[in-house]
Amino acid sequence: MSELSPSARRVQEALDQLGLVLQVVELPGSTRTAVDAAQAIGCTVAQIAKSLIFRAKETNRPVLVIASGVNRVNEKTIASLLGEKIGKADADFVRRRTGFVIGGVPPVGHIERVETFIDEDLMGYEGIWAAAGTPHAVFRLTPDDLVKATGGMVVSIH
Ligand code: 5CA
Repeated sequence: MSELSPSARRVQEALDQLGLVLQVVELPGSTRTAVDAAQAIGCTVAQIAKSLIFRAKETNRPVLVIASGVNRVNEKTIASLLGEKIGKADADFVRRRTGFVIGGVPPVGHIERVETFIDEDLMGYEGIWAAAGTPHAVFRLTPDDLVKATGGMVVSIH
């Protein structure tokens, strides 16, 4: 849609290119955090698919963990799946390596391919919501769409 802001439009274009019929929406309320997003959308926090970027400590590559809004990521669990330690990414790393700012990082449409892990707890919902490039933009998708769109590995993140 032409009225989307540039970052949200990039996410819409990435979804279109993947052949997914999913619609980015920009909301008046903030969707910066999972709690904000749930409130603005009117869904549960557990249905928010938060896209968290970590930094692989040896290769310095970005790693994406898409977690249910109510869950915490156990970095050791992800590290053992990846075969490399991971740490928190700072705001600058996130922006440089994904092309998006914290609070709007989407699961797709990044500057470079990002190794992706998906929280298995998201798989039990009919509909989930993900960020779409800005702290006001989101889109609704199914867990199946999320797996297809990202090629991510569904794992326990605990
Ligand atoms: N748009 C919402 C819902 S999809 C969203 O993006 N939520 S989020 O949880 O995925 O994004 C916020 C996350 O960014 C936080 O959980 C936290 O992991 C990370 N974050 C917040 N502030 C910082 C910071 N200063 N440096 C690094 N990471 C941060």
